[in-house]
Amino acid sequence: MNLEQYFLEKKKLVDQELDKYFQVPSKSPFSKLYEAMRYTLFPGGKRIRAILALASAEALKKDPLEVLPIACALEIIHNYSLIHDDLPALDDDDLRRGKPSNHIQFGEDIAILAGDALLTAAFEFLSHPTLQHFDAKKRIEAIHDLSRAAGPKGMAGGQACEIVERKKTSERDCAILEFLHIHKTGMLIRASLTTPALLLDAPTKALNSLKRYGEHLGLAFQIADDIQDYQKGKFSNFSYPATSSLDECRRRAIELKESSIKALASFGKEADPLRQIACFVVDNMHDKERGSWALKPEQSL
Ligand code: GRG
Repeated sequence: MNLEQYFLEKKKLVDQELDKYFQVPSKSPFSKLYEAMRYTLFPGGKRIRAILALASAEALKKDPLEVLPIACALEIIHNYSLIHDDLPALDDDDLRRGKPSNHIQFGEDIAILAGDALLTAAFEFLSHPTLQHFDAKKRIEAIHDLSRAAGPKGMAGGQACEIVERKKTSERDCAILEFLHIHKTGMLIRASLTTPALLLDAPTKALNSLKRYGEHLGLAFQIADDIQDYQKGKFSNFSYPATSSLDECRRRAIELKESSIKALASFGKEADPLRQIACFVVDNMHDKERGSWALKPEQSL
């Protein structure tokens, strides 16, 4: 399997769908809002959450197109979180993916609304008419899973926890750091696997395996990201290199990669994309050019 080709094909599917929905209405009072949403969505990043959702369907021997609206919803939520995270009240970052952050380009007012509108649009995708043939109970379970991952018990909660911790002067506890990363980053990655699996009515054993894979991968993803930031000279007190040596961080990421692959033991070849994605995330820890992840995966596999 050529992972680069796989990424490109899946990214194209997601991009086409997002492009269709987020067309800028001409001469409309909404145009500015659409421009701001599109500014962050395109060209976007690696689309890793969307690709994981499509790969999760494949692991269950289902057509990934069936869960395309879910893949889009995940990506839309992720992009909202980046816009809000860059705002002056949160991380106050002027740059995102090599270009001015959304609020630098459009102003804070529009950037806040672009984030809000994206988060809400994700639920339009989740309740998309093309998903109507799925059992209503399964659709609600899927919506519940993703809402939980993005909300106060997931990503937003994790971010709030980081803000509270940042203000403390006492020594930082490793367990708290891990807790906030599991919520801030890990829950959405886990949902990338479980939300499609719930909709597709995966057997409990397969669902649990995908959940475990997602949990291990979510943490590995955060550690790999922290290592890359550290190598680029971006040091945060909330990163893994702040609590352990770089070698320990790498060892932990490799352990998590192995555990994620082990969690897929009951799957056959159909889960190979998921196995390769885990290797790709962790084996690229040393790649300082993060933006090139989606373009040169096999170089480090
Ligand atoms: C504002 C509710 C709210 C939450 C913000 C996700 C998040 C919480 C903040 C983003 C900042 C950050 C660096 C989080 C760690 C997770 C992470 C590595 C995000 C970047 O994800 P990638 O690498 O980004 O998938 P691309 O650019 O590829 O889409």
